[in-house]
Amino acid sequence: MGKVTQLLLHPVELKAALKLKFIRKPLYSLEDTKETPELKRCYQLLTKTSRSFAAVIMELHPELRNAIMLFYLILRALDTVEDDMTIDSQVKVPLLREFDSKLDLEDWSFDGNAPTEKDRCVLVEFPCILKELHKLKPEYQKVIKEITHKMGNGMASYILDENFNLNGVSTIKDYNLYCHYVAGLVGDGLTQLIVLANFGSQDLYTESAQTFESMGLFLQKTNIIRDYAEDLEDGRSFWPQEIWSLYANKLVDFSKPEHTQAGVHCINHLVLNALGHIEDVLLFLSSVHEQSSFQFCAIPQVMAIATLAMVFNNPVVLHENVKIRKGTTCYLILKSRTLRGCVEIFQYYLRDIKKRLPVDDPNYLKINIKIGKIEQYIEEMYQEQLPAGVAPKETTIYKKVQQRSTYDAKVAPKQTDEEYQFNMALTMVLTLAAAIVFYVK
Ligand code: D61
Ligand code: MG
Repeated sequence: MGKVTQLLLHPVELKAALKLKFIRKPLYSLEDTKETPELKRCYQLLTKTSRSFAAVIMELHPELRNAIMLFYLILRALDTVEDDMTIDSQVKVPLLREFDSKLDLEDWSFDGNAPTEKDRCVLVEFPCILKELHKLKPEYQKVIKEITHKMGNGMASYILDENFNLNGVSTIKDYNLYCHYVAGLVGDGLTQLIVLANFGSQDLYTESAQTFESMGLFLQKTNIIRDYAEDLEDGRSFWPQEIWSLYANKLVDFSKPEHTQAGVHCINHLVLNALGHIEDVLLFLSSVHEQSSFQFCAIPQVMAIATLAMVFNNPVVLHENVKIRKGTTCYLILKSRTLRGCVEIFQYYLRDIKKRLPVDDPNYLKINIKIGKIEQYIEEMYQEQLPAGVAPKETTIYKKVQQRSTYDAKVAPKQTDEEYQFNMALTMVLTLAAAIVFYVK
């Protein structure tokens, strides 16, 4: 179905798309992203290489925008080396391991990717990235280099792992570790940057690594579940054997009609595993104060829960990549600007999952309990359903939510104003249309 037809069939999303395009004002001017030809090129590379992350990075506070944009491009470059099956491991492994040392050079680039590799331009034009990287505050550069070092070495250790190459990810522990290298470390670096800029509470980085780790793992695991068909076609897989072997002898079996039911049960088991990160995600979001950083962190997470609900109990995943509608994305972007909005989005999709959970699913009880636990956590966040006279329990999450609510309160008037402007514009358009119909005819 065409994108326009899709929108017309979902009026709430059509409204969101129009609001996002014509009414909502960006938080910061984009003027200083064009300061030098190199910087301008970096932002072009960003838009070229990322579908979803470019938009959220562009909206960031100028204090962190360049740092996070360069962080993205550098890790994208690293990932482009990792993903390219045409590079010999004799070349690939040392390149991944020494990638962080390239960041100290004035001039370095790499032209060894296959011509078909979609993001090869980032490596070819790496000198632009280096030039801008060296202008960042030294403490930001240090974070980027440290994470690049850890990710490069983590990726390299998997390239040499015979068992991984032959059978993919084996245990759930391995699954978490692989996701740690490619996504958890991004959460680590971003959290450091946010805390250095004083855009979030200090305990965000010091309290528990699990919290920021989950920000990356929830995104990466959702992608891995969704990408089953695509990855299989490319001859690789990231679904952990410890889980899929409960449902089939070979991972490819799920794509055969007689194993569809087993495949769906496996998907649901993987979704159950991913649900384990949601409480951390909500705790993390409650600790981010600066508005553009909040949106930057929240948007990917709400898109992930929407995707997770879409893949849940969905046999289509076994044959093709499912994707949430463009209009849904617009709606989520506008709504996730407040913590309250994010929580409502999570609640909505969790209830949707619960509704569609078949009673004969092998994990029926576990999934219900997990969702119940998250609902309970959300209750603790707000504690609005207390009997008269009972005071809320002043838990860590409760206090964090209270704090974040003061920032939410600054966004609410903006949302009301957008609604007003939208209704005014709509009234004008309709009046004009009516005038044409009745008088001009
Ligand atoms: C807040 C906001 C964004 C966050 C976050 C917290 C925590 C973690 C992440 C983003 C990272 C999430 C990664 C999920 C998507 N997975 C991939 O892109 C895979 O590659 C992983 C290695 C490169 C990571 C690059 C990255 C991604 C997002 C960033 C960032 C760096 C830096 C700053 C901000 C956001 C996937 O790639 C697919 C592809 O090649 O197209 C793969 O190879 O598995
Ligand atoms: Mg990769």
